[in-house]
Amino acid sequence: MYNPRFEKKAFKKEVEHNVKTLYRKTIDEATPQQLFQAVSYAVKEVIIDDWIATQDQFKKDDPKTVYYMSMEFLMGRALGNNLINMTAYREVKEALDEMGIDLNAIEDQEPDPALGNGGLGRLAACFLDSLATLGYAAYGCGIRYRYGMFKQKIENGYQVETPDDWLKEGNPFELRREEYAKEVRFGGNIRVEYDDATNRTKFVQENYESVLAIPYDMPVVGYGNHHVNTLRIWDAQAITNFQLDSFDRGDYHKAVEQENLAKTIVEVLYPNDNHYAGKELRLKQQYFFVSASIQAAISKYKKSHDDLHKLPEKVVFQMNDTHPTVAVAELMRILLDEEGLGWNEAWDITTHCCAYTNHTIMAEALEKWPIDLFSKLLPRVYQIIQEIDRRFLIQVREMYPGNEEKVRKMAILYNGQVRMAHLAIVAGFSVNGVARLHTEILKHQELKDFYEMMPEKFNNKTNGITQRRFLMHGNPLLADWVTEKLGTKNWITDLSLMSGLKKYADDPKALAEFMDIKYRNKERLAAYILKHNGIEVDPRSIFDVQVKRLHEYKRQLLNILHVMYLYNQIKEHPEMSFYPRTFIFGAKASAGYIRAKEIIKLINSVGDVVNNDRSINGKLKVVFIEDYRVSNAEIIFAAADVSEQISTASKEASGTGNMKFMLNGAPTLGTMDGANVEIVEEVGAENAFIFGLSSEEVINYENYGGYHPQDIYHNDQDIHKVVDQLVDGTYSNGDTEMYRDLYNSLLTNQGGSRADMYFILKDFRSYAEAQKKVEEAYKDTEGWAKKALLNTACCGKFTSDRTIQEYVDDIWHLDKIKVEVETEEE
Ligand code: GL9
Repeated sequence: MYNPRFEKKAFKKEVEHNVKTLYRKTIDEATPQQLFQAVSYAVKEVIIDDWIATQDQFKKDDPKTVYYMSMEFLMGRALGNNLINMTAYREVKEALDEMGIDLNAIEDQEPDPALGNGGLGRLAACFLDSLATLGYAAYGCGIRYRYGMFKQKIENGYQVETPDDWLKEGNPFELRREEYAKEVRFGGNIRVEYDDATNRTKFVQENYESVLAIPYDMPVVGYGNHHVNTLRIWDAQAITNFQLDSFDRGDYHKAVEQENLAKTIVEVLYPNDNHYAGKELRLKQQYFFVSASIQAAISKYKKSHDDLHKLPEKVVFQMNDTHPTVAVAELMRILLDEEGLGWNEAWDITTHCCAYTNHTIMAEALEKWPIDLFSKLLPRVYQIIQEIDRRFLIQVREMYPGNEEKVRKMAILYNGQVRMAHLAIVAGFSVNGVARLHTEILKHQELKDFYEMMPEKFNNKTNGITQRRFLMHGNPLLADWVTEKLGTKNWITDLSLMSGLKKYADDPKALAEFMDIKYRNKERLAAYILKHNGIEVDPRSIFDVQVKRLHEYKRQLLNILHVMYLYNQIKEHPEMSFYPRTFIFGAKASAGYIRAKEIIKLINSVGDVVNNDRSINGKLKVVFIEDYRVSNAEIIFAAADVSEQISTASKEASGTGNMKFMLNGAPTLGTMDGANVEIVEEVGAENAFIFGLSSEEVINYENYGGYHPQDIYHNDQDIHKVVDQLVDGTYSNGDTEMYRDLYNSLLTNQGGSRADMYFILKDFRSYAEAQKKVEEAYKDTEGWAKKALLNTACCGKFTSDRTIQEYVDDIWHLDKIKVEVETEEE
């Protein structure tokens, strides 16, 4: 679809004009960053027209709208993605070429917006892409963190964090919308008043601190349909007239406090993945963006509707994990205190507007706020939660008379804590997990009591990813090949069409083409590695890749221990046949997660030893890619031969990296965990490499006291040797203490946690065997090509377009929009 507004001559003129007016320069004088800005403004110019048209269409059609509430949106770079979705990438690339500007180099000038940690935040970004592409009205609601996910440097093998100053040069795609600012209040006390006029009790918050929430809107461009939704992220600002008031009253202290609150609240994204730290500032962040977003949604609704009882017909709030679940109490507060509704009416509206997605069963990720902290910061919201809890427990007691154990297990307020997941389940009309296995574990283990009491709320929505970014943008060679082979571009919006590639699984020519593209992508990654790591890797070796957040349950430690084992094998049996392998890692560790950081150091240490051992003839290489993020991920997925998805079964709720590898033709080496189960179901067990304990076995061990890693350590000489190498100085220049903690974690119970609680030694042999099968399979060039191609061919289910359509059909019930724009089609 050709977009006439990107007509080359006009577009070039626009870029020249922007360089002139923004920087008083000519194209030749402009820096690459200035060119990036000028090009982006030219693109934005076109986007804005569609954005306006979409809003107009919303006004006409009055569709139901989803507000996707999320602490994280890991959007990645916007320029290339916007061009792709506006179907203008090629035209713009050519226009810029003619001006002597390389679009790829310009794209590299864009900071990678990283307002998220990992899978959960990236999922939110994929969902926005699909919502716009499918033509649904949606807002992403989040925080405009001043600093996003930290930048990772590796110094001497250790992770060092530096701030991500992503707004330094300005963000060309955002719009500041001062006029939609909202006030958000914290702390103080609640005065109860009786209003004779209305016969109602009123709750008035006094002595509070407040901040002004200012929205910044970013366009979310749908693919080829002129539909542009909005990601609305909130910045904080002190309320200055308050400040003057305070000075007048001599309340200098409070004015300063408000100033500080505004500054700190949006300062930085908490870099935790699957972990709850209980910081007060985090709760402030949560309430800040939730309150502002809900206020904005209600104001918007009231502009064209006068009956709040019908809010659920037009509005749905999807809560991305428990982070925004204070939303249910905030909505109640607004309906009760500001709109004057009664409890039952307000509750009826709230419980038809709010839905909750659970993203993890990791115990340490569960948000449980101390009641004293919570009630001090959000006094009125807390009162409302107390009342929700009181009424809920009456129901529990009605249903389970005399069963106080149930009451304790299900209460929202218990043991001095507010359990956010319970609040979300009680007040939400839908509770979903993110892969079939995960949802089953929620229903039958973690949330069993809730499932038994309200089974109708529970449903599964297996995650998905957008092929626009992770194939079209990240792997243009393969994208073009797919289009050629399928004879259509329609896979871009209908990934099920990929199954049409299956017929090439036995076509030697097609297989050769497929692997040639893989090879060229491996060369691209090899060049990246040479540039960034100074390590030469052979694109003919097997690229075996594990990229994701560093977490013990994801078991990067299993991977690197296995590399150590292979190295021992090669050293002990130099004559043995061994297919060259490049093990590629990429992972950020949360700044305070010491053991995760030790694992990063270990990976780098093993790399130092192995990569510099000339005696092994380069058969084994270990590469740690610094600062893994969306932009380099695209290059990595395209180049992978093997996708490592080796979490302890039951721990990875879904995974989404697994899907990106599959799309790009890399078979999964993994456990039966998360969405791996469904990947294997789609592609066939013969096209994946599955190993390890099942989730049932893991859960059984956990429930009945664990297992004894010492037995394995003592009975398996290879494992024994590898584990000992953690403390014999092999990888630490003789330092026997550097990896002592890792060694201990595998062999001895420590305080609350059992030895080897992630079953690394237990799964080691079966992992090594699966790895051996990978090697054997890879040696069969055509056999491997077939597996790789079938992974791409069978990935249709894992598009976020499918996931979003399921959310729409089962939970949100949105109306489709068709944006009408006048274009002079040629
Ligand atoms: C996660 C799960 O761990 C993943 O398995 C899942 O794919 C994603 C998206 O549903 O959600 N839950 C979670 O807390 N994180 C996930 O990635 N971590 C973060 O990204 C913060």
